[in-house]
Amino acid sequence: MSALVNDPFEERFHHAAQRHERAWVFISVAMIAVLFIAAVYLVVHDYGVVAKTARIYADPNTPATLADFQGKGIVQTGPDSFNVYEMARIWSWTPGTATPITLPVGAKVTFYVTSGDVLHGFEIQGTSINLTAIPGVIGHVSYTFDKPGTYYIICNEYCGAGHQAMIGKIIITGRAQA
Ligand SMILES: [Cu+2]
Repeated sequence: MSALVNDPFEERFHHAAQRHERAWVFISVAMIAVLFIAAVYLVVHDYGVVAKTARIYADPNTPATLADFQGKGIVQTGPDSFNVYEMARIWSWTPGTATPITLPVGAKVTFYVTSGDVLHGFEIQGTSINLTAIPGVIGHVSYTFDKPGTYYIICNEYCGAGHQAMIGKIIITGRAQA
């Protein structure tokens, strides 16, 4: 066996193989690193919907008492921007379930989302909006609806017997009707 190892051809072969292996280990690690960084970058910058916690209250009942959550819940904040104050309760979205949320296409909408009872999941189908409605916490997320149509808010966090029927409606109107 030792004769084989000392064979100059074998030695050169092992040397070359080692170089290739080292190169490929480096290339695969680099590929993983690039994919990981690209994924993080896309989530943060491209989607632009990383939810930020707006406020945390010591008393979980406080958000429900705030003025923002008492009225219709839809406030125009500029010529092309709206705030929507969304209260989740078993098993409805206010606004959204009893009365649909109607907004013009192209407007920047910031949703402030909280829960009046248990955990709920605030997801708007067909968009990348997805955040958890937590009692005592007001989370927010901004989104621009580029296409008119009907969007549905669904609860994606199991919250009891009526969970599957916890649906809200968002109607995005065209410019003409807006
Ligand atoms: Cu639910």
